[in-house]
Amino acid sequence: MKLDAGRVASFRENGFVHVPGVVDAETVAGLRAAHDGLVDRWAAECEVDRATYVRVVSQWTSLHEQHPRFRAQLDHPAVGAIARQLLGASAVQLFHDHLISKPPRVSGTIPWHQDYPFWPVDAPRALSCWLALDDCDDDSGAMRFMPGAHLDGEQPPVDFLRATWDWGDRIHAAVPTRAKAGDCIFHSCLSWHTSPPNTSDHHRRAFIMIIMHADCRWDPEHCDWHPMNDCVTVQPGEHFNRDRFPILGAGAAAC
Ligand SMILES: O=C(O)CCC(=O)C(=O)O
Repeated sequence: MKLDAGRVASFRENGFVHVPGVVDAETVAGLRAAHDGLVDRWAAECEVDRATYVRVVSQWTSLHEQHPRFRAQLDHPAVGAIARQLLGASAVQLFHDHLISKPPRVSGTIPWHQDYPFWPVDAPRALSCWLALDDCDDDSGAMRFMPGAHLDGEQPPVDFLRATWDWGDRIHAAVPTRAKAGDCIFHSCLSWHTSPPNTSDHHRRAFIMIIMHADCRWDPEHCDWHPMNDCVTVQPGEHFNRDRFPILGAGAAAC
């Protein structure tokens, strides 16, 4: 699967592109079931009931190391092909994956932010593939983007606990990305985005694959506290080690 020129141009201009129906319903159901099973296990390990656990814990990292279905998702051919196309890369590499859950009525706002200032990566040649595991709309936490804001470059990292980015009148240009389960929203690591609370009665989960150009190098000075720094076994300025930062999909052959 490749994007048409219009969608590629839209990604370049706006910093994000919504691609419907990338992942089929059966695969999405399998990912939801895998996550449900992991949540049951983690709640039991914490000795709390499931409802309490999901109210408190809403984000999990490196699920591909926890369940084969998430590992298989990393090699979804369309995800790799689109990421290579958008990054202009012959090969792409995982930085990390994570799953963000907004359970019915108990989630908060994720404030306006850019992702790249939080990553120990030497250049903003990376994107996120945000895969909807549930349908989502304005009531259930659909992400919103500020089109074109990525073109202003990297800004200092926002403080997630205090952030209130003031867009002034530009706020009217913000675009909600209502999505169906199986849709992917590819967004540049410099895009500005936010998501509102889920005030609906249904779950809103997304599996997010952070994908970088395979030529990116480890730059711990860019973010010295990122937990993924502990998984790096190379020296600063070297390419990321592929055991923990795998090359994705068919691109591996070209690398
Ligand atoms: O899933 C969300 O609500 C926010 C996701 C996000 O911030 C991201 O993909 O960078």
